[in-house]
Amino acid sequence: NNKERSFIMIKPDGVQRSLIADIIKRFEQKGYKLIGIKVLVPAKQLAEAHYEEHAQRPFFQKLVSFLSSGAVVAMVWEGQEVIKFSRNMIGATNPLASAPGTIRGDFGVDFGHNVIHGSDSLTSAEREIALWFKSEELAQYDLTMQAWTYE
Ligand code: YYY
Ligand code: MG
Repeated sequence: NNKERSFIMIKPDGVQRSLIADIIKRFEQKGYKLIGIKVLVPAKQLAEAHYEEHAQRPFFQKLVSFLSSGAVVAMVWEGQEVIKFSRNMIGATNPLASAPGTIRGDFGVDFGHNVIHGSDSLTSAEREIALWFKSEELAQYDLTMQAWTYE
């Protein structure tokens, strides 16, 4: 349904490399609706909670330090199959393995600095949105163009 939501985050490397506008543009142009956005430097605790599924992995500390090392742009995007489709737009975890045309394929080179995060399932999307946003920070509004995006 077109009310599906995903948590999308431009990581510190993407912010520092001035990719914010280019990344947002891709989601806008696809036809998805931005319902939440904020810039913050995530506390270590928040970064750990975000990546809790990887807590036992060898790269966990590096990953968490990286995420809390600078400003990120945290967003919620809404639309039909936004979770799966945004993963396709983002590309493979290793930027060198991701296809040209994807965000990581076009903008990244190294695993640890892969520019962007996107939820990988409905369960993780719901968990991540609740972790990063209060419900009153999510805007409910009609985007008139959606009548031309959806048939
Ligand atoms: O969901 P996605 O970001 O594509 O990958 P995950 O497997 O969830 O890993 C999260 C994050 O961890 C990844 O974006 C880069 C980093 N990472 C790493 O630095 N080294 C690895 N071997 C695997 C993942
Ligand atoms: Mg993941």
